[in-house]
Amino acid sequence: MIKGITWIRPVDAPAQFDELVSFFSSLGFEPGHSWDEPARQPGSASRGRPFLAPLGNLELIDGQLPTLKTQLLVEVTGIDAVHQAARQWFKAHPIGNNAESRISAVEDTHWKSRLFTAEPIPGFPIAFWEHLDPLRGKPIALEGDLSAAGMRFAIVVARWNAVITERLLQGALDALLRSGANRDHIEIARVPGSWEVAGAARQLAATGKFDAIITLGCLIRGETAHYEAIYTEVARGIGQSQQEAGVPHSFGVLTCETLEQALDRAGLKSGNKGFEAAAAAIEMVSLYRKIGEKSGTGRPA
Ligand code: DLZ
Repeated sequence: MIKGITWIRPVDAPAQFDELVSFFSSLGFEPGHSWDEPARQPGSASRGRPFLAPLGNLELIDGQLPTLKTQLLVEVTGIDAVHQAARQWFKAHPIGNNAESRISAVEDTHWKSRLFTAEPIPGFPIAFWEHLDPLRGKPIALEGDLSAAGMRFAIVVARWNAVITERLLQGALDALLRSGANRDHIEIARVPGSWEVAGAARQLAATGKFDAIITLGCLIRGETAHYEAIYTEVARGIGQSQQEAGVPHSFGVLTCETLEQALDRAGLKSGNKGFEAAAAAIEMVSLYRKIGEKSGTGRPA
């Protein structure tokens, strides 16, 4: 399962590292999970400061290339404001006498966009660009984003088939934390089996403390008497809790024929449904907020 793209860029000197951290921070990038590795032997210490963007992609290009002196492109909205913020940073960090020459003006490209290049340290140019038609002709739709910063989640996880559900839980936590959720804003509730998931979800939703509930469990037909009856009821209960509480509930209860199928959906061949359930929860919280903003009430109906 592909989760994201990380572009690493070692720098030549600690001062350059600090300059770049300062530059990216000043433009409003969301900081990721920093790391500092102490030296195990002289000179082997290292540190990393990730900067997150809501979207990332690896783009292969054949044919005419944009005329750029970098392969690091940052897509933005409001490019003039980003340009201004970058210029202010350059003014505060004059490197030599040619700070102004390290940032270009915003110009049109031949690919329906506007772009400028900034070089906060020599040899590290970054192109910032904005699409002239960001919707690419698509109709405007309300859509949730995938940033979990500032959101609170409860995860209800069934102990039955723990070998599967623990993997779903790890997947869900991975999705939340990578998307910017704070560890302290995630509550985990364990219940005996999938049958108990909906009840616990309803209790948690009723506290009003959570923006979304993520439900995780695993029902296996070969091992579960009245399998159909149970999974129908589990799904209905979770759906009902969602409707009654007005809080998004994402559905990460696997219904599988065999243990092998369940393993495939818990991190092997078919991705991790816990990760997907958490991503769906983040998106729905964001969407509910947007619906609330659009309706002017500040909250969804
Ligand atoms: C009893 C039972 C069975 C047979 N199978 C499963 C299963 O495959 N997955 C699951 O999550 N739970 C199962 N359970 C337990 C029930 O969900 C429930 O916890 C018990 O019946 C106690 O109410």
